[in-house]
Amino acid sequence: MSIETTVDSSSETSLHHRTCPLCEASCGLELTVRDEQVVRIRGDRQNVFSRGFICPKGSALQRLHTDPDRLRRPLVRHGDDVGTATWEEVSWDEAFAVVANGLRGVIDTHGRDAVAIYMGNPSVHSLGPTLYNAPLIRALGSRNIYSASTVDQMPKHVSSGYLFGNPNLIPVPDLDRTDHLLMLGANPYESNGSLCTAPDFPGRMRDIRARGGKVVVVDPMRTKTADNADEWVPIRPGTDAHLLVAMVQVLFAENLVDLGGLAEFVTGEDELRSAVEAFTPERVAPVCGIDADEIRRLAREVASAPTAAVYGRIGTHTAAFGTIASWAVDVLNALTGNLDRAGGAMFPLPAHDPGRGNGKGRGFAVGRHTSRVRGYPEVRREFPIATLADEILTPGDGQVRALITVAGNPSLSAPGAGRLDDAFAQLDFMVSVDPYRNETTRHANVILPPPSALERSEYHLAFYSLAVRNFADWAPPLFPTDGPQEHEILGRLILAVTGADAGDDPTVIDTLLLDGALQAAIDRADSPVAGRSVEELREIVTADPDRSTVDHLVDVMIRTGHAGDWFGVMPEGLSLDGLAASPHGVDLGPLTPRLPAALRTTSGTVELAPPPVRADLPRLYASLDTIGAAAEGELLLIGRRHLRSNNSWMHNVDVLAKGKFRCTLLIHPSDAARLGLLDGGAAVVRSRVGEVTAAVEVTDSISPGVVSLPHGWGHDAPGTSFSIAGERPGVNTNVLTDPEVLDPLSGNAVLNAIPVTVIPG
Ligand SMILES: Nc1nc2c(c(=O)[nH]1)N[C@H]1C(S)=C(S)[C@@H](COP(=O)(O)OP(=O)(O)OC[C@H]3O[C@@H](n4cnc5c(=O)[nH]c(N)nc54)[C@H](O)[C@@H]3O)O[C@H]1N2
Ligand SMILES: Nc1nc2c(c(=O)[nH]1)N[C@H]1C(S)=C(S)[C@@H](COP(=O)(O)OP(=O)(O)OC[C@H]3O[C@@H](n4cnc5c(=O)[nH]c(N)nc54)[C@H](O)[C@@H]3O)O[C@H]1N2
Ligand code: SF4
Ligand SMILES: [Mo]
Repeated sequence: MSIETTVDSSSETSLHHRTCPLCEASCGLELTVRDEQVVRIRGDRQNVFSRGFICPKGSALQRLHTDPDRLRRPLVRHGDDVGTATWEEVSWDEAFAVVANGLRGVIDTHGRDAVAIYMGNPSVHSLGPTLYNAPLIRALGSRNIYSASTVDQMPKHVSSGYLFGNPNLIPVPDLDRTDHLLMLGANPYESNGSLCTAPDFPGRMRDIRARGGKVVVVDPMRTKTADNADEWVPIRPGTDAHLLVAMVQVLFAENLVDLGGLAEFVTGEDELRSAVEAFTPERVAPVCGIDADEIRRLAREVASAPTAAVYGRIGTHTAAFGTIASWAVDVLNALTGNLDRAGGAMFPLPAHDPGRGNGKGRGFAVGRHTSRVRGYPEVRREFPIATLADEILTPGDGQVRALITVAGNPSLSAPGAGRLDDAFAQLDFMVSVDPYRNETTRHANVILPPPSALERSEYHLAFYSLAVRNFADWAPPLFPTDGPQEHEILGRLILAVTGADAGDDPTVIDTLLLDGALQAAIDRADSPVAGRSVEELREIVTADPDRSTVDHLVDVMIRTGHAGDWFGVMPEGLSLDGLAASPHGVDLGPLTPRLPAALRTTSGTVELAPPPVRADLPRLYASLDTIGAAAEGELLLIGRRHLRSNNSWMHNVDVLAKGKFRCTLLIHPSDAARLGLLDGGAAVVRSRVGEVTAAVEVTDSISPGVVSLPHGWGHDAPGTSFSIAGERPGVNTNVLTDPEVLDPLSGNAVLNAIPVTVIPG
């Protein structure tokens, strides 16, 4: 344990170190504890990755822990109307009995597809759901799998799947070594970075400029990130794919393609050249709102910089051409020789990754089955969250009648949220694993609260695979919890959906998972522990009685990872004990080239021109005419984030919520004047699917013709229990986003470039 204890005159004070789980940046925190209270949280200056960086959310971790509105015990709802229902605190056993009964009832009568599951963003920020959601999905055996991935990064998984054969092999910009960063649709000064784990992203951006490099930001809004870049390139929302494909065209047209060391294992260059031929800068310029010469210059600069990284995020992904844009980002990196080289876009190799493979695999495909109502193909076994309301509201065989949510708030986060929220009210049964009774979970029959982030162990599993340095850090729970750990809650849900008795011992699930992981390690080709027994290895990883199964599973991954100790066979290697003895994290060095070994395409190459992406290019081309012809005076709605909030769920923390009201409609002075809107006044914003009345904020930081509302607001729904968030609820922008418009290749929602009309309210 990473505890240093000092005794002062009054009471005992101890220092603890752990990774902040709240966003992808994964900062190291230093917590001072006195009398079992956290009295201070600051950035851990000795942390080898974050070097003391922290944002206001990290220091508010304690406020989340002590928030009186945070649930500590399960709740059961009495009454059908969410506005008048009463909630009863019950024991865990009682709660699980209700859950088993409710889920079994639906499964027995209507079959497994009648139960849907939705997994939200924090499920990848906590070990319990990160490790137990997959077995829960397997046990449930339903096709109705949904997650926040389809309002977020699914286009990146799909483009990586096609390009590299592995949807989880995602290149990140090598921020610490690049000479040129071209960033689209990302605002790390507020978000702290995404699909790019980089504590102090702003500082790393400053360093690029300090060492003579250049940062260019493409965004319809002059964000804080754009303000701190060398250049801001305003773009019409929804047209990143057009811009990026035209840049690819320029590289070919001007003979700037230079694959460098990649040349030996890249295919599809000729097909790519002809597929993008028609996307000339002149053709896309009027649609993107960027001059043709400027587009050429952007492409030439990426090609001529000593090293360069192109990086796109939410604004680029949550768009109608999200997969094409995501693909084009990495095509640009590849064609300029920047993929998989220092200073370019590289593939991390976290401690828990075996880093094996011979560069070939089964490739990537979608559409093994399709959604019942709209026929959307499954992508990574998921359907688009945009279609969950259809599946609940459309009668027939396979209709969704029950729902499990884990760490999600789709009533605020999913497109067409108004209809989806109505649909939740019609379910026969719903159970939510969540620490709050919020806009979504108020519809649940049972809410099962997980422990707080200070009551669980921490290894930021999902995000070390996206980090700009190879890094590892683990910490045990800081405080004990009264209730079960989240993986134990999910274990009980697994028992419930498999039909086991509510009283059955959920540790059987733990044993199954751990033994399965150990057996896989023994069976691996060239395994250093071939021939050893599961029992023997299990004894090694379970030796510390204070560790739980999620720790054991992480331990197995690390021990059998590329730098692991193989249960002692390689005594210098890594294990959880080693991480526990390194409270400031373990630095495994800068990113190193991983191609071609990491590829999993059938050809064993980077497949630059995958047929599904090529087949979508005519749709992109056709949109040049439709976008160009868009109604005069039409406004396009985009989203934004703020440093002091986190999607929908941190508006109840007083220290974060205070200050200037942030759920405002940003509008350019010229549009405001034309429409008769006043700063501080109200505006009615209307889209094809919904309407909200929002507070107006006039600013020239947003492009004319564009308006912006943040998501995650609208905390005035009846039946929630937010005492602070409810004071200034804001409005739910996803009432306006259209669930019928998707990126067809990934099923991802379109959350930006929403056509709206705005009138004074
Ligand atoms: N218009 C628009 N909509 C968007 C976006 C946008 O840019 N614009 N962004 C999208 C993106 S990128 C995302 S990721 C989604 C997020 O969408 P969701 O994941 O659906 O929503 P969150 O607001 O992150 O809600 C997280 C929930 O998890 C709970 N929670 C917090 N910690 C834990 C925990 O440890 N365990 C459990 N079980 N629950 C926990 C919280 O109480 C909350 O209910 O929103 C999307 N929606
Ligand atoms: N403080 C805070 N941090 C967060 C979160 C949070 O809610 N609050 N959420 C976390 C999550 S779940 C995620 S996924 C990440 C997201 O991290 P980022 O991707 O950095 O997300 P945003 O800050 O929303 O930045 C998106 C930018 O895209 C711009 N944009 C909108 N439409 C377009 C377009 O069509 N083209 C281009 N080029 N730009 C466009 C917007 O103006 C905005 O500046 O942040 C994570 N970190
Ligand atoms: S930047 Fe993210 S990880 Fe770092 S302290 Fe803030 S919320 Fe936590
Ligand atoms: Mo996200």
